[in-house]
Amino acid sequence: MWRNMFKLAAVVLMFSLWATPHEVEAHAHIDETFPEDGSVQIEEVTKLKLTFDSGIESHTTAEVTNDEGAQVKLTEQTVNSPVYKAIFEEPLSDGTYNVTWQALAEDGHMTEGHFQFEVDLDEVEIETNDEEAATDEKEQAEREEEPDIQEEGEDTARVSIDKEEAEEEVESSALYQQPWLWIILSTALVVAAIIFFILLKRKRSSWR
Ligand SMILES: [Cu+2]
Repeated sequence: MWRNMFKLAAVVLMFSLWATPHEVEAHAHIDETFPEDGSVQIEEVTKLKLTFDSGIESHTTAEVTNDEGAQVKLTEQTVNSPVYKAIFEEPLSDGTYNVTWQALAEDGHMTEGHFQFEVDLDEVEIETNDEEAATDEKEQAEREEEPDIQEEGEDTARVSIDKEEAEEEVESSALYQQPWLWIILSTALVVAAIIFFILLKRKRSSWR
């Protein structure tokens, strides 16, 4: 009977520890992207840049698909925490692109999300025919550029206000992501077992 009680206590303890929410919320969420979420790019897009709000590990990845759902090839994927960068094998042609990212935060948690942007190079070609319009476009683009993007030499055109982040936390295989959790759990279990047996012995001796 006591053995069963101990087993039950161990199981309850294990589950309560397991279910305890993490006190430090340091999952990686998207801070900034290039191309920007919902934007229409009128100049050649050759790279993808994702800036996260917390440290990320090299396991962070991204996938880009076009309107037909075909995967766009990325080369030179690099993680320089908290920035993920990738180069497109070929500059993107006109169309809508979907970016799906998966970030492994330094705290071991996975987050994922996706966003969309459009490439419309035709728009520029038409306007460069008209010199005046081209100059206007250039000036306007320069005025609208964000300082950090300017450093990169990337021109951002119309930028959508839609900053809604489509992010989901992936809590699957918490075990895989947090090997240290096992260490804490097993230590806690051993300590609990020792306390339990001490209490049990005392109770038994006091009954006699
Ligand atoms: Cu976390």
